[in-house]
Amino acid sequence: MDQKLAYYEIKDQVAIVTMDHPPMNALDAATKEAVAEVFRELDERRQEIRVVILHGAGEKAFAAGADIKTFLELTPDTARRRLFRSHQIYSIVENFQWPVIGAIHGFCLGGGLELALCCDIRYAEETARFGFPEVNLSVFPGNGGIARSLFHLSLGKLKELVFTGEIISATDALALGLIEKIVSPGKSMEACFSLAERMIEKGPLGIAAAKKVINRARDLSIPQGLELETELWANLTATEDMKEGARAFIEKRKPQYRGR
Ligand code: CO8
Repeated sequence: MDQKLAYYEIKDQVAIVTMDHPPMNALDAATKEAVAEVFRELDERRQEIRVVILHGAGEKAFAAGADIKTFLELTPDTARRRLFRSHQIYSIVENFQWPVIGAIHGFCLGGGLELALCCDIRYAEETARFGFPEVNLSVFPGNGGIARSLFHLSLGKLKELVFTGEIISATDALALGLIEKIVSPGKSMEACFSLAERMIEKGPLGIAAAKKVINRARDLSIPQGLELETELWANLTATEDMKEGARAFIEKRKPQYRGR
């Protein structure tokens, strides 16, 4: 296939990553590998960017989940291998150095919602639809959706969504804490871009360190979290940007951050 399943462009220090597997951006192995390859290339070009926006091509979906058409061939062994690789790829997105914003339109279901939960922040169009419909197929969210949802949903709400496979509106997703903002239809990219611009003005190394602390704090005790905060905060004092921030404040001017 010549058409790439995922690709990116860089515009004003924002990398826009597009998943493009028509019609629903179903996440088969090849599409997930294409996403991994894009993030590998972005990592090589990390000095050129400050924020990533992840979205789905086409009118219909951010991503409607794993590719069900590949499920018939799965065995316990192949599923184990695919899930292991899938978990690696989702973690690459989740732990990318710079903030990753999900721009969501249309269906965001199953593995698609699980991928959206790897983004740091999610803005969705009011027509977007969310859910974990896996029980319709007699499986459950296996790409980390359960583990990650626990930081957004109450246990009862998570079980309600997972046990019924119910598809919910953007308004309900916002109320539950699955997304951070609702925007008008067709406006998710614009809204994410303006969020990105607000971050780009700030000290990038401070944001990257904060992301590391927030992501890792979930797995740490409070004393371990404080230790990590101390380490990463102290390391920032060795950067030019940290001194520039303080100097600009004292000199009453806008800081010029260079990411070093
Ligand atoms: N996989 C493959 N094809 C899909 C998927 C999908 N997830 N979703 C939609 N399609 C295809 C349809 O088969 C159809 O194809 P065709 O035109 O060739 O018949 C086309 O997209 C359009 O779909 P519909 O005609 O169904 O469109 P509707 O607007 O009527 O409905 C829905 C849209 C509600 C999104 C519906 O298509 C649907 O329910 N899709 C399935 C959603 C789903 O169940 N997702 C969860 C999948 S399981 C999962 O994600 C768990 C991950 C665990 C990891 C596994 C790794 C091994």
